[in-house]
Amino acid sequence: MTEQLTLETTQAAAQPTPQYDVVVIGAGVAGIYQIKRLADLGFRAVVLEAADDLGGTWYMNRYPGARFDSESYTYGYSFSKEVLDEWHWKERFSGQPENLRYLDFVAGKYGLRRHMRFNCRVEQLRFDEADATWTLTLAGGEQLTTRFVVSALGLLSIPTPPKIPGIERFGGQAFHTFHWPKEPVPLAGKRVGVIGTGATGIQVIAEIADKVGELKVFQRRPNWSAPLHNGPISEDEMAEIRARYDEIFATCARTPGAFEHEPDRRGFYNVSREERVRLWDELYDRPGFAIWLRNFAEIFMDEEANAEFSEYIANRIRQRVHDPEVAEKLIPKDHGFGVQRVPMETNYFEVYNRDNVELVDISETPIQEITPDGIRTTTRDFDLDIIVFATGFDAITGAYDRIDIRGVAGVTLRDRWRDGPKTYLGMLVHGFPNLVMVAGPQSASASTNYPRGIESGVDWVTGLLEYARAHGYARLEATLAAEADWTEHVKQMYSRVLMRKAKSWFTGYNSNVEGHGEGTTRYFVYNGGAPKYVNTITDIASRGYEGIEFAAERA
Ligand code: NA7
Repeated sequence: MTEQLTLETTQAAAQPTPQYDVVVIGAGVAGIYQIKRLADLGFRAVVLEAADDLGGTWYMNRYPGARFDSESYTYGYSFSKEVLDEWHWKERFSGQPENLRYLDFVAGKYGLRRHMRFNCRVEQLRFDEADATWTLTLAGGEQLTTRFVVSALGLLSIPTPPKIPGIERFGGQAFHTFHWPKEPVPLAGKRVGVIGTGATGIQVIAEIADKVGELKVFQRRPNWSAPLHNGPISEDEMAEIRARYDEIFATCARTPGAFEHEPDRRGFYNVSREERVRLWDELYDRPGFAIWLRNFAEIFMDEEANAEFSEYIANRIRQRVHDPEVAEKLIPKDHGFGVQRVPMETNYFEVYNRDNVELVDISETPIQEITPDGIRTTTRDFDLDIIVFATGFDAITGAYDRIDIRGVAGVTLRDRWRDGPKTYLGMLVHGFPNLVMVAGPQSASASTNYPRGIESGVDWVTGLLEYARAHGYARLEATLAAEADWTEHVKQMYSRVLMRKAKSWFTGYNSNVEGHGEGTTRYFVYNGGAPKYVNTITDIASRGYEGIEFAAERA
């Protein structure tokens, strides 16, 4: 104790005290919970948020049809009994306006806004080795100093509109789904084009098809998709869910995806074809990701098993789409079911039976340019009033790349990660001391039910910061060896799953981002499942944070 006090006194005399113990970047689902934990523990902490309000993903994505694919009651925070008791999820898969109200409710309940600053875009982070302090520079030039930085930047917070010639000349309204305007966009009678058929495109297309005049869907590659089966949650059902919360979260904690869905482990080849089809018929009618995550585990790893199930889903699509040629275009041919993120849909395939909807296959007739009047493909001009880009995100590392992050010796994170991220536990990076990521690349948060993952991440990070405080440590850094081991482990996990071959944001594919095209696989997410991940990080913490070097004094 005496020794620690002496050390702290010496440090105080020698080094300027940073303004904050912790700066959290991002006021989304992760940042909100992180600041709650830090404020409760008396850290001098602030959240900096680039947008003009909290909510992250649920603040930005206001497009029609934006909703959870996770059961609402498994998506909400589990940390507060009061919140669990008081909040009534109105729908099984809640929509964006309600989700934003929920986050606002949580922040309001615990007075978290007073720890948040909005309209604060962080442009640079610079580590000062002499003080073991980060200096942050905001757009506008303001600078802040802090001992630790916790990044809660979001996995999908950098939208990527396509690079199409003429895009700026379009005479109508054009926006990425992430920037769908706050004010209502009149759709009645309008000619609307949607580019992109991922999880977002599928939601927006299904929602607006009967509200617009004409809808043209520009599809490059189709996606496997299955019914969401959304529905209201009555007062009685909500009471039953509240009574089950402990059980629900316990189930989430032991399943790979951190959902209530557990894989079928009978063995694909141990049961007859009839039994397999019986399971699939049942899963197709079940809500949410059941069709993906309650399926035989072999679907994810075995080409043959995957192909048989994919054909089952293909037949479902054929049954739902009247025009056989259109149906075939909606069936993916280059990848099997579930090797990319599975979009969940509500009457999506039926949209193509409507007279006002046309599927434009831009793999056959690519878009050449955007004209003042609409979209020109190699064979036709489509006159449009509105163009919606549902073209995805510079996922996982995009938000890090947008900040000039300079660690030890001025090395930039962007350079360090040029060929893909390297991390320790998805939370720390060698050469970037005192920077901790709550849902970073190679963590389990990205590949599991997000709030379940971030609660584990935030709790672990908070424990680490408490540990440093308790021991008087001013500096912590992952070792190069620990980082190399973890990154190799993450890579190994990819080798087990078919997902490694897919052109999806799970492997860093995005044709709109330079260097992220075909054949540039990045090991972005942890594929070992939530329980294995949580066990690993808990174990490491219990062993005094193995793989992390701590220092009390200047280096
Ligand atoms: P995704 O899943 O990355 O989907 C993007 C879609 O946009 C996909 O169909 C792409 O086709 C298409 N796309 C992207 N760029 C272009 C260009 N330049 N031209 C034509 N089509 C293009 O993003 P989402 O927003 O749907 O989903 C992201 C996550 O949000 C989702 O997983 C959920 O977790 C929530 P491609 O397949 O690349 O041929």
